[in-house]
Amino acid sequence: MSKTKSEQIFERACRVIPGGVNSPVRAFGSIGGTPRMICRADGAYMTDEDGNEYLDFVGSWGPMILGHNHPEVREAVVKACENGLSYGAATLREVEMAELICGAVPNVDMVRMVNSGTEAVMSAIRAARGYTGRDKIIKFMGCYHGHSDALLVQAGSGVMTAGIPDSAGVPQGCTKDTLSAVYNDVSSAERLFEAFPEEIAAVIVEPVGANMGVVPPQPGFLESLRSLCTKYGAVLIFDEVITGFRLGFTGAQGYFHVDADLVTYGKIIGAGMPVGAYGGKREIMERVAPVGPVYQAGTLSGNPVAMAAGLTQLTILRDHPEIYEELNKKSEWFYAEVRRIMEEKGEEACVNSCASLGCAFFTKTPVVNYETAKTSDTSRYAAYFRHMLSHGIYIAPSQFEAMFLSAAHTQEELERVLEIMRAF
Ligand code: KE4
Repeated sequence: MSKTKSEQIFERACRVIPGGVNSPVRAFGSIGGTPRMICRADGAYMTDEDGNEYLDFVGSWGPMILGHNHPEVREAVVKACENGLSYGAATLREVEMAELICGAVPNVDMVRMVNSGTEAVMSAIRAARGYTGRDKIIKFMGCYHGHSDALLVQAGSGVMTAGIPDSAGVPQGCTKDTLSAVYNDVSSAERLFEAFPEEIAAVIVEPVGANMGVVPPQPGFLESLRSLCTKYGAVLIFDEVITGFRLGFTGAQGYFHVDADLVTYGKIIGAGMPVGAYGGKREIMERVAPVGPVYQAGTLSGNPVAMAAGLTQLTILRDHPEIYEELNKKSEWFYAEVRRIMEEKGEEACVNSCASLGCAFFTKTPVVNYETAKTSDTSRYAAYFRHMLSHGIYIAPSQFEAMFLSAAHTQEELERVLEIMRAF
């Protein structure tokens, strides 16, 4: 059997790129088999080097809420390129982008552009530490906030344990101030505040857990974090790299009616170009260089081509609120159908969803945090992934990721997906 082009190219990739990929999840590690070398994407579809077409539910891990290769976004990028790619100088377009974001979401008075979600989170943490003069931060087990040292932390078992690095190459010194709590369990965060009442600079949380599979916040969870942070003078950071401009135009703050002090963005605000951002209350953001003592910088931050892409996508979303109504309604129906099929077929599965984010865990245990997410049968998920892929449906190559529906997925395509799921 001759090798496919994807197999041939992946062999070459593995010789010159660690694991053959520029981001680990792409390597199909937990699934097995050869990653498909994608060479083109349009709307809800991606095509690989062997000409296979896939209905895509990864959407570049979130940016493609309007579908791939949106003509207006592409046109804006092409047009921006005609004026050069980057100046390293202030531009009007960055102001327009900042005004759009500040005008869209509550509590974001000022915003700083960076180049990835990781950079956005790293900078927001530094701003919170600079603003409070405190060192410790609380994160939640199962939440992922990018790969900056302080956030690559193994959940310290028990409440008092300082963070243990979750990756080689991270000195204990970088994670000793990172405390871990249990998602959807406010008391685990409360105990940390009681143990370190004056030392906690910030609580950072994914308002919808989407990096342990999808785990929505239980009623009262986010509200309680808000009051804890207010009570102890800590900064509440919503990591909205996934939920920002995804749940609705006002993101998780608007969707759950909970006010954050700082918010981080990525993905959708770049429309596929490398863009991240962090923003929030003026009194915090004015501590950031050059106006304040918290240093943060970036050669390509706010570059005109990336801004053109992000601005175009955000403007479409701002001017067409019906996109969210249709997407969230379509998604609610879809995930309910998935739930129904799993029950009908007697599949031991827990299907979690929030707006257009969702996933099926292969466990009968309700998945409400990282512990319960880990009860999923990942080999069953791998079989599910391979079944879907063999039928031209491209879902996340890992149980602990999200499914992303977009405005480009049509009703009949979703019905076809449900039929293929039923066959599984
Ligand atoms: P990036 O540095 O990958 O742009 O963003 C980091 C990040 C921060 N916060 C949240 C809530 C995130 O989900 C992410 C990145 N998400 C993953 C998907 N689970 C990116 C995919 C990948 O690592 O290749």
